[in-house]
Amino acid sequence: MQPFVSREISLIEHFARDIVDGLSEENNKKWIKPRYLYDEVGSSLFERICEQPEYYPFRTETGILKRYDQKIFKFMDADVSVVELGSGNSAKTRILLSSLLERQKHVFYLPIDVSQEILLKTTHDLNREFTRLDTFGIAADYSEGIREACNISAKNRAMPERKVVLFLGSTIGNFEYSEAIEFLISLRANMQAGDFLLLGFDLQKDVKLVEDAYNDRLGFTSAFNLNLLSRINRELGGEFIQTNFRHLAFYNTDHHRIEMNLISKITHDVYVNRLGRSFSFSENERIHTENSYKFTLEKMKDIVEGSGFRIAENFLDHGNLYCVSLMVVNS
Ligand code: AVJ
Repeated sequence: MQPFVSREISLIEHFARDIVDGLSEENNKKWIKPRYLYDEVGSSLFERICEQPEYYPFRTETGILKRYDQKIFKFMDADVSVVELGSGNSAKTRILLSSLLERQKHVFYLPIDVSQEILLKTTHDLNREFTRLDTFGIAADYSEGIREACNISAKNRAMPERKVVLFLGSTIGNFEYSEAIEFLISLRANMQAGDFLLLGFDLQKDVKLVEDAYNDRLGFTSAFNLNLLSRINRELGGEFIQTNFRHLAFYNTDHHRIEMNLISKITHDVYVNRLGRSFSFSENERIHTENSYKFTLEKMKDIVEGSGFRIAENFLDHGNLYCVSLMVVNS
């Protein structure tokens, strides 16, 4: 079995189209999809963010997984394959994989991520690190990736029929509520009765604590956000000057979400060579780059139950900062 597959055809065309769409808007309506934050540079900056003391989600989720890994797998009475959406460097997943390898002779792991570079490296590292683990990386967006994962498991008779899908890191917080439901419904369509979903999400809490997490003192979040402009320069021949923009992240209490923006410090035009056009920015105009929703347990219950899942158990840290929910597919 080839340990890697890429379904990310003509990503550059998508990127070009999305940049034109998003940056042609006027009056503070400019936007760029958060998935574009994660190129090779962005993904490694995100890893640095996770090491910052202000960024509680990463270490809190890691703590929850370390504490409850056994308890999570106790719910599963047959061997499972592991599919992960947005796996990044799979740092937290190693905890789960080690724990699963204590229960199963062999584990198949299918990480799906939009960042090819990180995925290639992770696939390679994991296959060397663990002997009874088969990692098969899928470079694709989630819907394409999950279909591919199903194909692979249908073709490989050694793979257990049951799967556990991991969607960790509060990535679900990037979606609007309606998109989250749509997403979970389409995920559900690729799952069978007896399959599990392990979903990590961030909880509503003291505003200062949340805002600090997106404004770390050393500026890694700012660099992560500003890298979007450098990515446009690298991939589309843009002429953005990073220092003409600044990072702004704040908590929107009405919508229970962090909003990340890039603010133009001055009124100026920026030419993008491969698009053959320029974009205008006025002083203090924003480009909206990410939403990160914070949930209550009740809100998430509504979302998942509206999508054909049932919560088996919620696992929280002592401070109630973060939740990892184990869900089962409703039959
Ligand atoms: C990976 C989307 C969960 O929203 O906390 C971290 C991304 N952005 N700092 C988050 C992020 C700024 C992160 N997610």
